[in-house]
Amino acid sequence: MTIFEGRFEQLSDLRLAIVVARFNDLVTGQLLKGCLDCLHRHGLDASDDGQQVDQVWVPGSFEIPLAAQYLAATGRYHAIITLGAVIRGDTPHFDVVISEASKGVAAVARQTGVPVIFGVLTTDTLQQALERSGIKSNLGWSYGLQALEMASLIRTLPH
Ligand code: INI
Repeated sequence: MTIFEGRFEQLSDLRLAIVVARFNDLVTGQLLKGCLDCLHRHGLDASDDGQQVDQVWVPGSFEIPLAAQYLAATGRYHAIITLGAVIRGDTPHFDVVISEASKGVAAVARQTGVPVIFGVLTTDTLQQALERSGIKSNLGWSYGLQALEMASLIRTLPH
C-alpha cells in the first residue's frame, strides 16, 4: 500500500500567493497576519521583500476567484491561499457573495490543478468573525498550514 500525504518539510523552494479581500479588512488583515506567521514559522521567507510569498489585494470576496485564476494560470505558484470575510449582518446579498466565492475558488483549483485554499470566513456577526481571526483563534494560521500540506501533497502524487 502506498500512502500519499503532505509533509511540512523541504519547503524552501515553495512559492505561494495569498489573495486578500479588502472588504471587512479589520478581519482579513488579521487573517493575513496569522497566515504569514504560520508560513514564517515553517521556514518560508514571508517578509515584505521576500520572493516566496506574493500578496494580491482585491475589493471583496466576490473578486477572489478571478484573481486566483490569473495567479494559478501563471504556473508560478505551488498553492494559493484566499482570505476573505463575509458577514451576514452586512448585506442582503451575503448568500450570493459567499456562493460565488466558494464555487469560484473550487473551480479554479479543479481547472488549473493548483491547490486553492478557501479561507473566506462566513459568519453571522462581526464579533464571530473577530473571534476567528485573532481574539480566540486565528484561522489564517490554519489556512497557511493547509496550503503547505496541499502544496506538498500535490508534489508527491503520481503525475
Ligand atoms: N464582500 C466581502 O468580502 N464580504 C462581505 O461581507 C461583503 N458584503 O457584505 O457585501 C462583500 N461584498 C462586496 C463584494 O465582495 C464585491 O466586492 C462587490 O459586490 C463588487 O463586485
